This record gives sequence, structure tokens and C-alpha cells, in this order.
Amino acid sequence: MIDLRSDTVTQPTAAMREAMYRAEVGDDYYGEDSTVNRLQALAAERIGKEAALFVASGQMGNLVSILAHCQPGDGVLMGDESHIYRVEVEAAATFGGIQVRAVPNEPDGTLKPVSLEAAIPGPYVRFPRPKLLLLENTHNRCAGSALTPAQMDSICAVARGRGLSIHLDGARVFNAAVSLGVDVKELTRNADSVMFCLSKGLSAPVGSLLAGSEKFIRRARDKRQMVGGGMRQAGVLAAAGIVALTEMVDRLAEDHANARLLAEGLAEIEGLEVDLRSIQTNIVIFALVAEHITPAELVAGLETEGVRLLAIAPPLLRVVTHHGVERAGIEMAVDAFRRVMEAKD
Ligand code: TLP
Repeated sequence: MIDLRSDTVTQPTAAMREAMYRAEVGDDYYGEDSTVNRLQALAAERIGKEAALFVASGQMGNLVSILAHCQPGDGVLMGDESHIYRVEVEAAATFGGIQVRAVPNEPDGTLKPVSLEAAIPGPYVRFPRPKLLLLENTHNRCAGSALTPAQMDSICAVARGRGLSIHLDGARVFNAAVSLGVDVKELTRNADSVMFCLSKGLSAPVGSLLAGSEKFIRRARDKRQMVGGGMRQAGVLAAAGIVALTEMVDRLAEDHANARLLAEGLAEIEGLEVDLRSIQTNIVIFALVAEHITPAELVAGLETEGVRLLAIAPPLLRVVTHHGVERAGIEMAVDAFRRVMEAKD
């Protein structure tokens, strides 16, 4: 199987399994798991914040962050194509009583300052006072676009000017940094809190980190406990995370090169449309414009050829490159796409 549904399907590497086997562990409830503590310190240092907290998933990291930033009734602004808005917002509304206001995302994943300003009510408008702005980098639904430090700075300046705190959903922020050739800290410097995932392109089996000031992380630790996310001998998982952060970041460039190769191959197939300018990281979103085949038929046809992908919303589909699918696999996948598209003609 060439599984291009997501980079979440990555398998732990041999080095991770070895590190998991050997991990020193303790009860993290008491702060006594030395491997978890090592991962948290490493993550905080890499991402440029004072402290970090190991959480079970990206969604838990975002939720815990919102709960730590906001009181019930607070307004939270976010892009209308963001993962939090599309998938996770029900949790924050249910558990945190937060009030959501969506700001239109530009196709490259940014928010126009004017759109952000327009979403912040004037002093006499009856709307929960906005407390927090959520940003996403790379931007999943905007074809994995990498927002530059300058783009991040200009959005954050508007938010700061209006007294908002800023949380970055950086599930794939290392992909952004590698693609742009910048230190990841340049992308996180304006955010009060940052969530990033170990279990996507970095290939760890489980886990994400939430980073911020020491005070913020103390609050977040309480909120993590509240949502049932406290862990015990989690060092077996954190050990893989340490390998992910130390060995798996630079190689993301290979995934990006493979995504370009894949996108170029798909662009040559009649009935598929890819905007090659949009390909910056490991996510390729393309449109099925042929009339002789539906997205569901394309997905089913490719499954029988040993290739998996995701249909997002007609006519859009998504393929994601990652560790474990090498250049030869990408070439095989493109051939399979061609066969399925031609067979239905
Ligand atoms: N993204 C997944 C899921 O949508 C299935 C994927 O395959 O892309 N933020 C962003 C930007 C994400 O893309 C995701 C997951 C999350 C948060 C949530 O992370 P997890 O799955 O660890 O809860």
C-alpha cells in the first residue's frame, strides 16, 4: 500500500522503537517521568518558549490551549479554513463555552489584516470580547501552505494592537520552517502558545506538545488534567518524540520534494487539476475535473491499485507525502492515477 491519506500514518522508526524500549519512566502526574521532562524541555527550547507540555494529540493541545487562554463567554477568532474551525471547534465550545468568530482565510492560508479588523467588534457592538486569535502554519486545507515570518508578523501585529492573545496551531510548523529555510522560532516568536505534532511528518507514534510561558503551561497542565489527559509512565511515548525532534526534522525536505514530484505527475493527467504554485510542503490538494469519474470512484479505483488518498469535498482530493513513501513509491502512485483515470474513459 502507498498510503497518501495523511502523514499521520507514518510508522515509528527503528531508532524510536529502540528508544521506547529503553526509556526511563516514572509517574508523570507527580512530574517524575524523566523522559517526558526531557522531551518537554527539548520542545520548549526548539520552539522558543519557556516551557512545554506533552499531550495526547494535536486536538488535545489546541483544546487545552484555548481552555488555558479563555474564560467561558470569551470570543475566539480563527480562519474559516482552519483545522480548529472545521474539525475541533465543537470541543472548545462545549468544554470552554467559547464563542467563535470565523475570519475568511485567503487561499494561501493567511488572514488579511482588514478581514481580521472587520471581525473585531467596536466598543458598542454586542459581541463577546475577543480574547484569542488562532493561527495555523502550515495551513492544512490551504494546500499545506507555509506562512512566512513576515506574514505571521503582520497578522500578529493587528491582533496584538487589539489586545488579543495568539495561539498557533503548528501541527506541521516544522514543515513550514524547513520549506522556508528559517529557524522555526521565527514562525513562533509572536505566538503566546504553540501546539505542534510529533505524530505527523515527524513519524512518532503518538503525541503533540503545547508550548508557552511557564505560567501558561502551569495553567495548561491543570486543563489537561481536567479533560482527562493526564498521563503516567508516558516516557515510553516521549522517548519516540525525542527521536522525532532530533532526527526527523531536516528530512522533511524529502517529503516536500516528493510532494512536488507527485503534483507535477498529477498535473499531467487529463481530468486532474493541480495548482503547482500552491505546493510548498508535503500536502497536495487537487481537483478532479473529469466528468466520467467521481471522487469516490477515483478513491475506490486507486485502492484496488494499492494507493490511498482522501476525498475532501468535491471536487477536491488530498494526497500527503511522508516518511516511508520514497521517490519510487511516488512514481508508482502517479502511474496508478493515470491507469485509473484512463480506464474510466
Ligand atoms: N489533521 C489530520 C486530520 O484532519 C485527520 C490530517 O490528516 O491532516 N491541526 C492541524 C492543522 C491538523 O492537520 C490536525 C490533524 C490537527 C490539528 C489535529 O491533530 P490530531 O489528529 O493529532 O488530533
